Amino acid sequence: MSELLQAVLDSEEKSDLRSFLSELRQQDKKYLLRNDILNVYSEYCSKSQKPEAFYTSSELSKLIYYTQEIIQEDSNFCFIIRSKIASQEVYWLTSDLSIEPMTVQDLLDLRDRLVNKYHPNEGDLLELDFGPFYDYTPTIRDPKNIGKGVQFLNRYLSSKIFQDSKQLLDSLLNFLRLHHYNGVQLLLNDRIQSQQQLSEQVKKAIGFVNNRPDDEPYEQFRFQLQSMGFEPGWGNTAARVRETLNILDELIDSADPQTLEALISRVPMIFKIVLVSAHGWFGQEGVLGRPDTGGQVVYVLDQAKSLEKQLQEDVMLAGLEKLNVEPKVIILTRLIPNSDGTLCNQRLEKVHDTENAWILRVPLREFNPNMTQNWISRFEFWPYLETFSIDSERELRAEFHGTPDLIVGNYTDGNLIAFLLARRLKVTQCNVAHALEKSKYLFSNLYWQELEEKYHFSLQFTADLIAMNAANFVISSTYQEIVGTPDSVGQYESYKCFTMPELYHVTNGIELFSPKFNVVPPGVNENNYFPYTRNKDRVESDRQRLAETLFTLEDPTQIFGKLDDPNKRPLFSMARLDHIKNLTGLAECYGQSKELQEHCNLILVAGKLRVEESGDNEERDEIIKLYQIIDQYNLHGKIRWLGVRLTKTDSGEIYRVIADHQGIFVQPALFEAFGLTILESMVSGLPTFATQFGGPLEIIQDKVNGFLINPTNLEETATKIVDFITKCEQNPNYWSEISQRGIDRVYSTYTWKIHTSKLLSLARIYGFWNFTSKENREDLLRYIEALFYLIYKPRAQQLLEQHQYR
Ligand code: UDP
Ligand code: LCN
Repeated sequence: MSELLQAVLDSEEKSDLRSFLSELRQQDKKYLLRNDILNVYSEYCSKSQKPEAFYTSSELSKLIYYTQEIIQEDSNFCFIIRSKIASQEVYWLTSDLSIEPMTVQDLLDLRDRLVNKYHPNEGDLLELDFGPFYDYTPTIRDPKNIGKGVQFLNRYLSSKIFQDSKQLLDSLLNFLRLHHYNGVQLLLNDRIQSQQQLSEQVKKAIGFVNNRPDDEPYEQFRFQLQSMGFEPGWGNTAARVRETLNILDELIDSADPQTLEALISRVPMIFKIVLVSAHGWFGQEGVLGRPDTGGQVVYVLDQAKSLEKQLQEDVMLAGLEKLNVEPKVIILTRLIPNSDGTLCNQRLEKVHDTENAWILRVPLREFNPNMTQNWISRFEFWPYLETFSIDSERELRAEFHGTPDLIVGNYTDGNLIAFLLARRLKVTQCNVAHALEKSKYLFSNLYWQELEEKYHFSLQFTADLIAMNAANFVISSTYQEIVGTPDSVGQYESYKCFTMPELYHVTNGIELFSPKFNVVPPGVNENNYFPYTRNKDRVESDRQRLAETLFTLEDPTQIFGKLDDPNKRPLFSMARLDHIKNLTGLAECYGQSKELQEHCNLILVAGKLRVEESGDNEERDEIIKLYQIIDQYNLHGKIRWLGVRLTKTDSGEIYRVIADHQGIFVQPALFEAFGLTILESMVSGLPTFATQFGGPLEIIQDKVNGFLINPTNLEETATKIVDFITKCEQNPNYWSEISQRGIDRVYSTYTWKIHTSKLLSLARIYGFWNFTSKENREDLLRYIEALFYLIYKPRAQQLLEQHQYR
């Protein structure tokens, strides 16, 4: 029984609950989400003149706080209570206040009834339940440790070595013998056949390297080590080899999680990586700001560069340089023949500033040239994924002269392709979501049939379930991406249980407590984005040109607005003109605050200036709205709107120019999964105000190194910014203090170096884990394949047929 519900029933507030339910019955909406519930409750409290204490700390208020959804049927209610992160309880509350727990199946049936899609007489609906497949894997217990999968796994594996050292050390021995590069055996050779021999030979080898100078290159004693059973890969110098062998020795004697991680992280097993980012315009120039192409492209490009660097460093430290080991990173994307002047029609493009990182573009098969020759929206891309992955496999094998060691998928489509490739190539699969559309669109699953023509969510959510369950590990940018916050459901969490009426019910879609989840936030490109004070790295002519562009240049083709006083403090924002980015909300907030207008100019870098120039419906709507707001609040003379697509170097310098003018960056999104612009502005030294909805909540420590805002509360947001400005005017050091703390926050926590070393270490540890427990995954993968062939594929085929007529 829910303690929260029981507490209300056992208290004097029972009659309040009854009245509150009666208030709910008056509502038109039968399905209330958390915000609606809070609104009804607040209305109820003010109508019945409840004291403030009742509103904030009564038993009923606690119940309401933790209730995520209320569904009314007849005069009864279903309460979905989430009193703890990542777990929910469901109760049926009748008009006479009796309470019954509901099963997940009951809840999904109720939701179906609500939309008139419940047909019990026509047989049961397919029920998807991934729960049993996780029974055999270890799971995390405490929700606060969700997302720290690898730490958990290391503890688990080392305690197994401790309990059953024979079996796990056998696995370790076999694992260490597995690795080779281009036919050259690495780490161990046939001279070591058993644990006993391993243990003896390690000690012997340590004794041998102990007598050699620290900096003696490995090549000079390679053959002596080989005769003891050790092949290349232990280190590049005597000191490094000694260190690695000592870690192995320690692990054999007494396993602990740190030692296990230290050893596995040094195993040279990853040299060739594929990053799949399939649907969009993927290029280095002229693609940002297009529909579907935002942070994901920036993220993958920077990740590729950083991965290459880290792999090169690892190869050097492992002593493999002389073997001509050349790490290679391939970004796999689609080739777009009609590429609108970009390089997206080129098969192969070198990633700038790398030696061996490439963008490999594979064309879609020509089902219908009207579709496949052109850019295709991410919502329509589904029919092409399987054949794309078959063709890509061939191309990847040719490019790598073999198979890759790790495949990382991005977004639903890339993750599904990663699954198909990883399954065929028998390689470790890692997923990165960036954004899961399911939680972005309200009721997207319940009304999937109505939305199908435009969004095809039945394919997307099925693909998500397939890929997230198949992945060996998942990296998320934040904790809340997995399981949300105390008062909001996480993006992955939203796949736990849901109905797709008349298609299937998901009773357990993902195990949130699985160690496969790991929080590994991205970094920021430090060549482009760095503190404004680093003058020696700035180009004076760029600074002047961009200052002119931002504040004074008159060029109506790409700039709207002329400032009355260009010297006022700039309030700056930059984003695509999507509804969810809410730049129009920021303009409205500025429009409503006379004080803000007195102190600041508003400067936006966003999308296009003219509706005719945009091919995207949402962008067109936002353009119209922005002009309306400018007129409504008469912002002429106070606002500049730059409808430009900036190059990477310019986008770096633009933050710094704003910082030169002691400006502020505002990120007002209604929801932001992570928010790379926040890192960019902070590292540039701009005091940053960012939405509290989504990733920024974890990036910014409020009032310490930036500020969190609720962008739906315009007045409060304006006041927060005005307060900051007033404080800066009273104390000129305050701006610099926040600026410096923002810079420190990024360098300490959000760098690509931290990201990639963690990612590679995860890949190795999950590779080892997969090796020791692989027989256990086959049943899960078979189930997933059945989903792919029996649900995904026929639906994708139907969509393909629709595309034939476009
Ligand atoms: N960006 C850009 N030019 C623009 C708008 C955005 O270069 O006109 C870049 C911005 O610097 C950032 C990325 O696009 O690197 C946007 O990433 P973010 O994670 O903030 O949002 P997304 O667009 O992925 O939702
Ligand atoms: C997608 C988003 O919506 C952003 O919030 C992220 O920063 C970006 O991808 C990179 O992961």
